[in-house]
Amino acid sequence: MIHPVQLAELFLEGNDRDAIGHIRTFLKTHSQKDLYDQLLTPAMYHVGELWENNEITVADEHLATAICDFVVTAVENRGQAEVGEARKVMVLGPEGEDHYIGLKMVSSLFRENGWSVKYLGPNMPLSHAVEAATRWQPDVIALSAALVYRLPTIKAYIKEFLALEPAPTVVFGGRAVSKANMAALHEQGAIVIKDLDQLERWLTMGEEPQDEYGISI
Ligand code: B12
Repeated sequence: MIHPVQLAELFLEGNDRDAIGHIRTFLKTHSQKDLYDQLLTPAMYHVGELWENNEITVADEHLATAICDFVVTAVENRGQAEVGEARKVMVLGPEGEDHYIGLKMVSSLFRENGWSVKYLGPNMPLSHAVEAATRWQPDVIALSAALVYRLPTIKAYIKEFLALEPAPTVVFGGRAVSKANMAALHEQGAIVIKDLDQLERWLTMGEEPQDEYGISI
């Protein structure tokens, strides 16, 4: 099995062909979620470390991100049927948030579990998100933030979404969740989900997170 650091190197070389080859091999014995958790996320976190330490340039990071983005799209299983009255989820990042690879993975996991997904992408202005939610009436709105300083914006989004009629369930995740002290945020209603494992448990068993992240904000 390819190591995430080797995969990051392929991303940084722009070598989409070999990257896809290794990933298809991995998927013969692993799930899509394993791919995200065990290979793609650590590979991109490694790219982040190299970037932070000035060992790669912004151009290198952009190339690696583009290849990772391509890979996520290329291997996503869109064939899963949305059966009958599929539950609906709207997935987005708030205004100012540019990171979106995690959001794509979250969308993919919902799809795999038979949900109807509207992926609105990152940097979504609140008024437009509210308008879309009013029109489409999703059961769930999934929000993501990579940077801790985005949390006040996230709180504002959550508040508006929970005031909708009918109110959707709001779930929030992303790198910011593992970095911030979520206990400092107290506002009723949203479910904070630490990672894709917790998301999968919540999707398949309705099990809410039981750790320090499993609080409402
Ligand atoms: C690529 C990248 C970018 C790209 C993003 C493009 C894109 N298409 O997404 C660009 C160049 C735009 C960018 C910009 C910036 N970035 Co940046 N970026 C990264 C990098 C290298 C990878 C991000 C990524 O794709 N990770 C992989 C994904 C899969 O991980 P993830 O987002 O955490 O998602 C996982 C979980 O969190 C979870 N998840 C995510 N969302 C959700 C939602 C729900 C509901 C659930 C349940 C789960 C969940 O699921 C995923 C699966 O494991 C990271 C490094 C890192 N550690 O992530 C830095 C990083 C996040 N960036 C960083 C910084 C500083 C910035 C900038 C401020 C840089 C600047 N000075 O301009 C800007 C801010 C942009 C903005 N306004 O948002 C820092 C943040 C440091 C900090 N203190 O928090 C990092 C950590 C790099 C570093 N080591 O310094 N970035």
